[in-house]
Amino acid sequence: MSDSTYLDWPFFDVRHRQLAAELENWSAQNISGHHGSDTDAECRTLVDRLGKAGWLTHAVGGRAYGGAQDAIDTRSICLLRETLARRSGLADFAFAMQGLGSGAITLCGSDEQKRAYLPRVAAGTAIAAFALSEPDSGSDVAAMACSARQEAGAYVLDGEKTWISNGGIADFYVVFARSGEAPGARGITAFVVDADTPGLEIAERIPLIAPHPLARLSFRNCRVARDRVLGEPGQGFKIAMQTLDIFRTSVAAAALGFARRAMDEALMRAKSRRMFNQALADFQITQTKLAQMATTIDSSALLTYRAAWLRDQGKTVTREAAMAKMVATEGAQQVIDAALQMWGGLGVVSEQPVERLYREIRALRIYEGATEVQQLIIAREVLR
Ligand code: COS
Repeated sequence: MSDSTYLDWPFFDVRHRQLAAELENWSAQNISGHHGSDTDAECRTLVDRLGKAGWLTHAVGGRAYGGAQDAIDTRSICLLRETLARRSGLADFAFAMQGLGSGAITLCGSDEQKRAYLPRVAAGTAIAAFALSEPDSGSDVAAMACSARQEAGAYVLDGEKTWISNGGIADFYVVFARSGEAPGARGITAFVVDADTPGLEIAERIPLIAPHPLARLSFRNCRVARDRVLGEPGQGFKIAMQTLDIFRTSVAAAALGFARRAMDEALMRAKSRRMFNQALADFQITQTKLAQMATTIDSSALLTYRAAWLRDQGKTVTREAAMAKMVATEGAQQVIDAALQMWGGLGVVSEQPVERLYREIRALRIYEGATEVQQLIIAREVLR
């Protein structure tokens, strides 16, 4: 059983503690870490299951649109990701993408757009995706080239998006494209584009070390009606950043879930494995490791739930979310590596929990802003 004493911290309300306890029970019965080789099918099943059980209502904001609360509650999203990630990276992914993929609609969609998409996302009947990165613009978002030109009451999208999670299985994509109101960050618009829109194609499916649906998308003369613009034209960059301010914190929470699972596995191993007439846990060298791992986990949790709590108080958390993501993902990688080392040869056997965690954590140090981008963001904020 993982350490849950952090739930007593003042960042949480009673409802958060209830949510964590209920999800813990549900996921123990419904989520296993072992998934079949058809990742698309597994993901669809997970979205369906999470939707039917009501967990996806936390991924969207607005009770009128199927949300659990009137606004997105970052702490709930983080608790959900942490708890799911402890059991299955794919279950965490399925939950998180419903939120990231629809976040821009919750934050700045019109009433009509919210009615059209959010209830289905919350029920798990529509799969969402967030299409921001391009082959030549990942970290430098403002350099994006995918264009959206205005033509006879519509926008026509041309270009490519890549590393798009849920690409290939999503029912709709929130797409960011250069609409040209101004150069750089001020000339980008956000659109919601249905997957079956003519001119939008899945150009390539991309296999990963810890599989989840991922694709490169191609837009060729893809006509999108004006009423598919999210927020104001030219405001797409800010909408993307505001969405990432929520979900970067939740990536930290997922990393925390992976780290807690690794800690559980390490403790189990340290207490049960005997060598040189004592348990692994009796060696001071093991104790030093365990102390470091526990402290890394607590530091990550403090930064994660500080960022989540602050955002739920209506504060801007660009700096705090970047710190949480950097420390939690880098820290989780170290914790998992130390746990794997304690498992020795068994640690590198396919589908052992620590082997799975070792693969699952790696992408989190890269996506939604690599560690180096988080460092850039933090440095800018402290220099300001
Ligand atoms: N919330 C709201 N507005 C924001 C913001 C935020 N978190 N961050 C920046 N902005 C605003 C700025 O205030 C600025 O507004 P004005 O034009 O009115 O002054 C505008 O957006 C441009 O900001 P900035 O000058 O900082 O833009 P940069 O191009 O220098 O942005 C970073 C650089 C690195 C911060 C950005 O490109 C980034 O986050 N990159 C990583 C992207 C990422 O996570 N990719 C993964 C894709 S998702 S898997």
